[in-house]
Amino acid sequence: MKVLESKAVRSFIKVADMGWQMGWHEINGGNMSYRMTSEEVKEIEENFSHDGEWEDIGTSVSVPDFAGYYFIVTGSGKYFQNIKDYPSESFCIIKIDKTGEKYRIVWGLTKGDRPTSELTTHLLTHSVKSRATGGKYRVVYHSHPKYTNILTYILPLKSEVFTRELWEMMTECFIVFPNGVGVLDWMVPCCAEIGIATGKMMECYDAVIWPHHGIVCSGETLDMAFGVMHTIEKAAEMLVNVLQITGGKKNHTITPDNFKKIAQDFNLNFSDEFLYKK
Ligand code: 2HA
Ligand code: ZN
Repeated sequence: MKVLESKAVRSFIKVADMGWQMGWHEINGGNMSYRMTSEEVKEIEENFSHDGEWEDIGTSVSVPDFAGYYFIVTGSGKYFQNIKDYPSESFCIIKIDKTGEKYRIVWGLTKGDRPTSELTTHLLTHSVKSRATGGKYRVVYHSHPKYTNILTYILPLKSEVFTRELWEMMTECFIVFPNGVGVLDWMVPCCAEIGIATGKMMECYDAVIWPHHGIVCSGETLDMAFGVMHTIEKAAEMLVNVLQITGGKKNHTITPDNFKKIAQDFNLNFSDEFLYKK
């Protein structure tokens, strides 16, 4: 099978293009990765080339759990707007070596580029989430959505504040991200430190906000990671509207007792510390 006929690759292209359509990927902003199943690799591996150089994932970063695994990853400096029309120039498939310290490109990025500058964040997040979910989570998605970014100039940069404010904006938010959202301190992008800090925060959350920058989401499928991003951003837009209209005064909201009732009826495990702190 040709690479571009693979269902996994087609979903990758579809979701990347949806992110572009949402306006979350100005210029070369954002990046996405998907850990392939062995069946998905088998279908298309006849197209892979194993002649490339092994490259370091990052200084003192390794993912031994993923030795021999394949990931679909967007390219550094590539534009999401081009992924649909120029897929083989815009993303690649990488293989992790047997030590988990190096990768090499086996398909794509035909013009000789590198995988995303946020590769450390991606691989460390995959590692944490895959371990935490018994291998179910396969996706890491980073974008620059406008309204979530706006809130990082207004709300205290605390996980409990963002979680509670976003939960209160739509009943479904609590069901989509019952563990809440994490908020990091502002950090320099594209470096090992932000990758390590994000990976650590992903032990507790499926989404981590990078203040004045964007969001990193993880999920079982591309649709789910996109869906969590979309839900957070929609709630953030609604909160910005409330702040604009009333200066933040809510005449009604979802109460701690309401959240407890949802958790009971939907059988959700959630962090009830967020119900009492804001
Ligand atoms: O330019 O989004 O965080 C890619 C990025 C870096
Ligand atoms: Zn970014």
